[in-house]
Amino acid sequence: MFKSVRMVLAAVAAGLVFMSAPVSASEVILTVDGKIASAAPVDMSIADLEALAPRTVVTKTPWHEGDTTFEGVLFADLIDHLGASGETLSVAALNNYYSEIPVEDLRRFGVILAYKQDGEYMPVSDKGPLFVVYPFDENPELKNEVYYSRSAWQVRSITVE
Ligand SMILES: Nc1nc2c(c(=O)[nH]1)N[C@H]1C(S)=C(S)[C@@H](COP(=O)(O)O)O[C@H]1N2
Ligand SMILES: [Mo]
Repeated sequence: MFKSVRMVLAAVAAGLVFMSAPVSASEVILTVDGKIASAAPVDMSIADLEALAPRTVVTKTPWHEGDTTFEGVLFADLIDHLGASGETLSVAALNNYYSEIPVEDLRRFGVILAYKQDGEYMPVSDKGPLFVVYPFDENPELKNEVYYSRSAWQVRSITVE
């Protein structure tokens, strides 16, 4: 079946990559509803998010050691893409955590909805699949409990209000 050791190793590597993948690219991980262009809730996958321009934020956070590189979509681009017209995002996480984010924050601070941390998709066990990341190191005023509490991880759904 396998013609060489190299082929066996490639097959094993492919299997490991598959097993460690937190979500498949097409799995629905985010649902957005409320004041958006669509009357029905919009279900999104990692692939849908990656179709938007990527944005990287490198920052320290209260929850990570040293500088961490987060990659995701600019949150303002995402809500523009969905034709959002509200003033507040009500963000709900898989662990039933819930936070309210003023839409004004998104553009003002360049908040991202991150799907990767240090180049890897984030497993649910490590704040994935989606994490609201404020660029804390760009703005010292962000380093307080107000913005920490808006930094929801394990994000599952967003209602635009
Ligand atoms: N999904 C999720 N995100 C969350 C939280 C949570 O419990 N679940 N707590 C929030 C609050 S209120 C703050 S201050 C920080 C708390 O992080 P800590 O519990 O690691 O201190 O993360 C925020 N994001
Ligand atoms: Mo908090």
